[in-house]
Amino acid sequence: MAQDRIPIIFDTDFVMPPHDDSMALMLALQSPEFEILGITTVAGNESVERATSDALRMLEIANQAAIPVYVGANMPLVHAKSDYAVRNYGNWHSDESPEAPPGGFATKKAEDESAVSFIIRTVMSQPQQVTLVAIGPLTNIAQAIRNEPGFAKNVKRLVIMGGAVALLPDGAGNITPNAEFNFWVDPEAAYVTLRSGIPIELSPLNVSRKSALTKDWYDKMVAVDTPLTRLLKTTMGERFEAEPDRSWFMYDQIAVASIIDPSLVTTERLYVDVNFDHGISYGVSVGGQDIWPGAEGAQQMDVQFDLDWPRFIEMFIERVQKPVK
Ligand SMILES: [Ca+2]
Repeated sequence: MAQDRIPIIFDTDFVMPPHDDSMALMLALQSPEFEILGITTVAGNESVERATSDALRMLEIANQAAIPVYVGANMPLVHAKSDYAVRNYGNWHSDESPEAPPGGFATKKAEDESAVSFIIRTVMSQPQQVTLVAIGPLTNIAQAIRNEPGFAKNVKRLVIMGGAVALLPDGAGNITPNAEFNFWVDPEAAYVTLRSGIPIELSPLNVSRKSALTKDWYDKMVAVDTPLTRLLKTTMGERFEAEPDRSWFMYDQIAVASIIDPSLVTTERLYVDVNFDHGISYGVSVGGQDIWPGAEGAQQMDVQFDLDWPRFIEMFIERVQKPVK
């Protein structure tokens, strides 16, 4: 029954596997618990053009081209392209045309309506019904909050992959010593979003670091032939051949899985805020049990820090091995 499904908007800096966004979307597409109202793209791992063309192609591969895709922000709210950004990580600033995804560009096109317009329209027409799944920089979400004063109080729930919390185990950053990539790309957007009043569940690096995708798990994953496992083989096979003893973290996939089965993760209720001063702590998220000086106005949220890894990866494998629709 449609009424039992969780209506979600999937906001993503999408790139084909081995990037996590595409594996997270596979999981969502293959999970009957969800009704995916739309996919909104944002610059992050790569440019918004790349995010959009890869997402469109993924929907064709999964035989779910009826799901609409909306193009979002091509730049963070404030953060300008810097030598550091270009040198170190991410390609969100690129204005080069994206390379063709596996199998070529989709014939399906993105919608004319903007991502922010779609997000606002959808939430406002179904007050307190829609869950936002935000697994890229929070630029689109912050714009929706800023553009429509009634938006935040009408979102049912927001699940974010982002941040790293030093108060909990494994709280180091991944782009600077203490900053996580999604928040670092657009810390002003993260600040606006985390302080918006929307009920938030945060899936930070702390919980990502409880995952370990080894070659053994990968081999199990691709042991059944479907369009999705074929794509995983094409795009991930080489890395496991080259470094068979290495394991890889999973990020966005955990955020999505935790909506399907909240018992997969352990959370702690913390105040979380984000720094955007242009210094050594740019983009750093800080979590505390109580408000601390400077964090007045910060909001409490559920912060994931532990994961039932075997149960999570078994669910992931079971879902991607199901026949596509
Ligand atoms: Ca992402």
